Amino acid sequence: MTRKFFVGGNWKCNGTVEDVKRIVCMLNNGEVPCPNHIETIIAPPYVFIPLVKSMLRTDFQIAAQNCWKGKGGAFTGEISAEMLANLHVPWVILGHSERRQMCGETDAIVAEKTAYALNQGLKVCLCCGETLKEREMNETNAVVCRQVGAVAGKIACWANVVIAYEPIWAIGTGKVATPAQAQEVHYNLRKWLDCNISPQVAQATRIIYGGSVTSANCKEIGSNPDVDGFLVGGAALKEEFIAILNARN
Ligand code: G2H
Repeated sequence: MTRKFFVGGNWKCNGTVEDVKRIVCMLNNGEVPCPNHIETIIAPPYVFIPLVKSMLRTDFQIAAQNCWKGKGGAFTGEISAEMLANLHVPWVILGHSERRQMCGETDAIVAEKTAYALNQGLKVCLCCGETLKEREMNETNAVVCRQVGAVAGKIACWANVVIAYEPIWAIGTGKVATPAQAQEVHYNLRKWLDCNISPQVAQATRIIYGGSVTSANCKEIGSNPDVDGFLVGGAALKEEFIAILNARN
């Protein structure tokens, strides 16, 4: 089965209105593969979503970087999945390690968020990944399978889920996983899906890599059979994002 190449630009907590306009202009002028060959999502900070949406080329989709775990209400500072759906934001990134580590999001919370967002009709880019200590203790596969397993206990359908493997030690550090390290984890995650969900879900689910992806390393990482694309942070704010979108060319 061929899985469509998938690339996300995660802008994190960066930018001004002027930056947003400049970056969207750069994206709109970029030569990229046609939508038959690539699915591209752009995740600006919440406050810039309407602006980006109003300007962005229509072959790129918008994503939020997070949402609340359930129905909206008295949750000061939160944004609900219903609000995103209401704004026609099709995607949400959930379980990013920066939220797990800095905002106390546990496996259970990420699973609850994922189930709720999917139920509201959103598509989810579900992040998982190990710390350096966990890698050194040979716990990488156990950690990522536990993180994905928590979600598996709460959802019945994987059609609208993309898994992003992002080793925490490679995020924004310039230390990128080797192509072999990425392939090994992606292979094991797919094997886990095969054994615990179904062979069909294992074959169909995109598993993308994130962590210091650049125009210089994307081709080699992306040529691995189980790497179906990238979640890009720092480089998504720069012209080189266009080169990453063309990694398969
Ligand atoms: C990992 C990634 C995007 P960066 O967080 O999700 O960021 O490419 O800056 O490491």
